[in-house]
Amino acid sequence: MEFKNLYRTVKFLTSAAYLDQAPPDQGFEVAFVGRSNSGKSSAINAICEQKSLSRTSKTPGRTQLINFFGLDSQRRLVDLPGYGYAAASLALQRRWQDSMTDYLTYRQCLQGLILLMDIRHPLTDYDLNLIHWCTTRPIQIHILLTKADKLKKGPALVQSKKVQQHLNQLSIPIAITVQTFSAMKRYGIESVCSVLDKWLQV
Ligand SMILES: Nc1nc2c(ncn2[C@@H]2O[C@H](COP(=O)(O)OP(=O)(O)O)[C@@H](O)[C@H]2O)c(=O)[nH]1
Ligand SMILES: [Mg+2]
Repeated sequence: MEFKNLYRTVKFLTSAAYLDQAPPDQGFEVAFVGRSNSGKSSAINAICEQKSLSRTSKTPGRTQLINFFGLDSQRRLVDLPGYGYAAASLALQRRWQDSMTDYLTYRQCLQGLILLMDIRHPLTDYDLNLIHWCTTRPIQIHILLTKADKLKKGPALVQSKKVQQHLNQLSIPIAITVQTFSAMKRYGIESVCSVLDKWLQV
């Protein structure tokens, strides 16, 4: 079947510092989450085939707000604040953490998380904490091993298998899938779009 990217028409909706500033909790949302600098903004731009929908930055930790993007009136993509940016003040780190935890705890329309991890540094303590936390709600997770262009194809696939094996060993009771991804080389877009289509019931 020919691939049709439905996310080209996605538009920026609003930014929220706190959950009460978010769009009404209706319809379907998929949230992108990951460490600061993991490639979240680049992934959203690549998926939506738009250069600057979500700001990308060489300075990590700049995306401090929850950003909402709309596909239609009932379907949204969400860019959550990046976690684990060591240079940020503790107060600021705590604020990001609070708004993210609120979002993950209370957002009823949340269908699943796209968790981004740099393929060269997967499954940090932050990532593992988040994964364990997701089992409590529970929330399903699809992992993008980002910047896959930094490795050759073989090692990238080996890394992907290792991550999947590690997750299997944790034997956690939620569905977690893994794929490699490169915003730069536009690799893996079709796979992640098919996950989004399914979760957003497009
Ligand atoms: N080589 C490579 N670099 C990438 C890729 N995606 C993002 N980057 C770089 O990683 C840095 C952080 O990207 P950004 O999307 O702003 O990450 P965010 O903080 O998670 O939103 C930037 O310097 C990007 O140019 C990719 O697919 N390949
Ligand atoms: Mg960003």
